[in-house]
Amino acid sequence: MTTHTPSPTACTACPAHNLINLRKLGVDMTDWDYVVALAGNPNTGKSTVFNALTGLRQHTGNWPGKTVTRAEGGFIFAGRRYKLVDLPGTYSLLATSLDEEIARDFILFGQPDVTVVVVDATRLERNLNLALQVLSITDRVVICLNLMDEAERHGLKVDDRRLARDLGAPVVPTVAREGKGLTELLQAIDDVATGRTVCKPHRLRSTSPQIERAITILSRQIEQLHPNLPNVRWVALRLLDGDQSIANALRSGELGNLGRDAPQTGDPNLTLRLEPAS
Ligand SMILES: Nc1nc2c(ncn2[C@@H]2O[C@H](COP(=O)(O)OP(=O)(O)OP(=O)(O)O)[C@@H](O)[C@H]2O)c(=O)[nH]1
Ligand SMILES: [Mg+2]
Repeated sequence: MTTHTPSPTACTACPAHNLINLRKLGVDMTDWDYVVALAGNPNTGKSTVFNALTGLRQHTGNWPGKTVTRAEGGFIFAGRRYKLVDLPGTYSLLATSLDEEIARDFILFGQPDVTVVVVDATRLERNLNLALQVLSITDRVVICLNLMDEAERHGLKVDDRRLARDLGAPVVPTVAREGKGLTELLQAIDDVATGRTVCKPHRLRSTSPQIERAITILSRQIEQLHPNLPNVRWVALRLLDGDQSIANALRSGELGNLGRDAPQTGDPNLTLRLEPAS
């Protein structure tokens, strides 16, 4: 059985996932070391990657309380046992649809050890929107640059090294349908999960000084309430956007216990002051 107790000192090689929240999300980590989420726009090859990595070790079920199907499987790499969860295909994580909400909550609350974002190399502009959103929630990301054969067929050249540098996360070119690049993908996943690769995500800044000021003020307040929260800036932005599910999660303490060193209980007395930036 896997035991993962949050330690008082951060350990980069230790699993980062949130066991309690994963259980609530219907994922049992017994017998697994790490959990990997597979995200991406619809039709980018997520299921092809999923099938290639897990083979026959997979089963489908539903997300708890939802009618949305979830595929779950596993693989062993370098002696480590990885559980792989296929998230619904989405263009964004703004939680405006059930699929987006499921994908976002899984990344936010489950805190997977690695989130693989499968992107379509022929439609990078559209696909990078989701990649940047994922990178604003978590820094444990691998970009799977899929459909490279299609890109080539269209005469497109994608500079994967430059992309990795610009995004601040590993990028692995693949042709999933032919199994090309999948060993490299597994290696990149293992490197991020075990802390050998530490991503330095490119985070988008607002061009408005007023918004930046509001984010700074709000971030300070959130940090005081939850010193261990890993993605304060993103939470502040969502609050400014009036995202009720994030405000509720902060109030209930569900967001507050996301830090690796934090006790895994909520703080029912939490109050959050939302003051206008002046
Ligand atoms: N040419 C090419 N086709 C691919 C590649 N990877 C996947 N495909 C094909 O693309 C189509 C969509 O693949 P899926 O794996 O179903 O994509 P998905 O992201 O799971 O799609 P949804 O679950 O509907 O969002 C299938 O016909 C695959 O065979 C690739 O690298 N190159
Ligand atoms: Mg699929």
